[in-house]
Amino acid sequence: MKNILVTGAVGQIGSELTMSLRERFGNDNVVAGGRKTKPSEKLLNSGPFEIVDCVDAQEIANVVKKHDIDTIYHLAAILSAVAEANPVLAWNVNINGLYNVLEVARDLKCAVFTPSSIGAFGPTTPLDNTPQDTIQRPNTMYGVTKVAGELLCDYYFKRFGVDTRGVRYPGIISNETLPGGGTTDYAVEIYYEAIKHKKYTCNLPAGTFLDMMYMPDAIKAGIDLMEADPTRLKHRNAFNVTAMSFDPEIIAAAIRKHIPEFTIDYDVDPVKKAIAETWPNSMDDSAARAEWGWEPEYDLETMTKDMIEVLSKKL
Ligand code: VAH
Repeated sequence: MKNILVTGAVGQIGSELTMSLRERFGNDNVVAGGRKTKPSEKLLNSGPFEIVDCVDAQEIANVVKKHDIDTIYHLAAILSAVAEANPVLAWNVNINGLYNVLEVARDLKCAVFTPSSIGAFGPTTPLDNTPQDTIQRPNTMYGVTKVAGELLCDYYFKRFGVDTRGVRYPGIISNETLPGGGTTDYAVEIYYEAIKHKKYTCNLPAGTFLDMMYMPDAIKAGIDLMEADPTRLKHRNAFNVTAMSFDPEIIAAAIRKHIPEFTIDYDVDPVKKAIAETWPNSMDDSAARAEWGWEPEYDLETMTKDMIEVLSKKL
């Protein structure tokens, strides 16, 4: 029987991942770990919740022992734009937090899922059809923590036998919890603004192509990887996974098929623009497809249809 801890369970991915894991493995078998942000009623009422600050190793160990955890989905992190504004905080949370999780996992025999990101690539990486194994010299603190995190997770697998696995997530689009301070956040905000105001001022310039994925596929990727046959895995930290690539003009055109009067204009954020320019336009995810059967279900059209249907009711 699996006993799972999700750190960052109140965040954009963690909040929906926790609910999916509870559906699959049982409510009482999935502990939601959060720090300060108030969890939703849905999260609180559907299973155990614990205050877990990943920079406090003892707090993690206490929760792992209390609930006899055997698998940790470690989602707690500072995202790219916030990390550029607070690089020291980002290093502390993204690296010291990860180190604490890995040490607890080594000591108490837990498997660990840690997401990396397209942010783990940099300006010298081939940006089109970015290979699984290629140059990784990001020039953002977020990217530095993601590359270091990948290497640390692989080290804990090879040196200590900790079952560490991860994916390089693209921008994730969801209709439950808003993202917190990422460069790709525009691709979520645009749907909310399209429905509320039929217009959106985008902070990334037209022509900025980035890999993206709908939340149901992001959750499927994490769980499928953790459930995959380990003997098939040639890679571990971390797999390129993607579902689509678009720029602001393309997603605006997809929205216009549902809201014809929707318009987009631009007020570019120079920090986010500089970050996005160093990230892939599109990744090659053939290794994930070959080693554990990765296959996204949603493309831009089907995601847009679902986002507008769900948000129209919600808003
Ligand atoms: C960010 N949404 O923008 C996150 C993600 C691929 C980007 O890591 O920082």
